[in-house]
Amino acid sequence: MSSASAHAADPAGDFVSPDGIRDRFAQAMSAMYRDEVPQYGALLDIVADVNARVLRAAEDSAPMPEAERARLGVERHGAIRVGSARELGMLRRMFAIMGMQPVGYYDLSIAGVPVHSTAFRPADPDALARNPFRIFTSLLRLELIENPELRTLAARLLDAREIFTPGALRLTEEFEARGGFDQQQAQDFVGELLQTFRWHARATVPLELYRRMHDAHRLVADVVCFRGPHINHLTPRTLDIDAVQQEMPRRGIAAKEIIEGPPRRRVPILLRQTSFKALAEQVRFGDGAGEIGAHTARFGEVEQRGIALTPKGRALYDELLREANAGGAQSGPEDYEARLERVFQAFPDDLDAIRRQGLGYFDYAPTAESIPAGVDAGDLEALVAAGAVRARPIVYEDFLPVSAAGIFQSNLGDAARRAFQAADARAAFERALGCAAHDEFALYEAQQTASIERCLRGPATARDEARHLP
Ligand code: OOG
Ligand code: NI
Repeated sequence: MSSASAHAADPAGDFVSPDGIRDRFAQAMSAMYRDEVPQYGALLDIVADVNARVLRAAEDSAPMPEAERARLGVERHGAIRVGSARELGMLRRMFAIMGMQPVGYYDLSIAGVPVHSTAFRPADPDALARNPFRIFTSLLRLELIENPELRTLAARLLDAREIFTPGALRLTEEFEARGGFDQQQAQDFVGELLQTFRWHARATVPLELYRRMHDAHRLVADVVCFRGPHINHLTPRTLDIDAVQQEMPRRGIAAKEIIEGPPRRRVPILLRQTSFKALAEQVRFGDGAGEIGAHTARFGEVEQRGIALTPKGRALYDELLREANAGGAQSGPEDYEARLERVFQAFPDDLDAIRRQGLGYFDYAPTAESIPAGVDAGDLEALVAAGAVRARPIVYEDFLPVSAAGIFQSNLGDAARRAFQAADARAAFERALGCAAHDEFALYEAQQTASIERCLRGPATARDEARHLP
């Protein structure tokens, strides 16, 4: 069915697309955070400058595909932490309105952090190209609070709070009943949902209780002692993270010392991230005039994304990162970078080798009108070798919080390191979520497989199909 007839037959044609709602929401979140944390705005300016410079330099030799270039300017991820199954389940329904699905499961307890998480993001390539806005969403694991009295108090505080506005709740039900939003509803929904993620300069508990929660873990205090899950960072994507890292101090931003993830390479893999330190913000505790104190939660981060790795590539990456980190905390940042680079020489740094060894995911597309004589149209490798098919790396759309947290933990030394004894909690997480989280590898694999199938049906056919896309 063509989209024109769907439009005529179905009132859904008048609904704002999920991509459109997500785009508005991402812009609104960015504007709000820029307002609340001015250093985030400064970081956006640096990233815009660096990206423009990289794109200009690559214009002749390796121009970026138009779709990728277009999304770069709006690309962000954020992070929030919620406290209960109900909160997570509601968020899943609300993010679904914006085409954001739970992808991946991250158990952060292995790094001593009492949460587990997923990333809400668009799952299909077209939606990702429109606006890849992602929100890394963590659920506090109350059962990991050791003190039973504190655990009960935390549960009570979470039970008593409502993080959604009545408008957001009503609109979500309306959306689910009708299957879409008109322009006005979309605008209202974005405005209402935004309220959930804003900063509250007043805690819901007295300072003394805040301190006890903080002693259990600073994330426990961050989740339990406030009215809602304030967005704790918003991260733009850069094409040269080393340049951003160097530029930050020049513009008065205190960056952390090392970039997390893989070393700088010709072919970027997965994700490299760096951040500036969290701000200590003034908070009023308790009722009435209350006591004045500070809470440290919100920071800034920047990331560079590379090719998505297959399970085989990821296993190699994890092994090499472990080896690099085994050097321990005694060495300075310079030693760490050198060691990382040395160890990662074992990971091929050339697209063709990564592809041939099955370490990364690729999107294949025909290049030629007709297949050169003597080349088997059913043989992908022969088509690639003959130049009749090109392979482009698929961008990693997900996260690496545990490898980052692992480095953080190893820098803290033994005294501060805490390994929570946690059974596999994925099932409980997905019950709270109300559905299973997508397997990120399966999504990349499906994209690669679909692209190969289009090539093997014959270059001309695939190109015709592409021409007929709306
Ligand atoms: C987890 C944030 C994880 C990333 O980029 O890996 C994340 C949190 O502290 O809430 O945003
Ligand atoms: Ni982040």
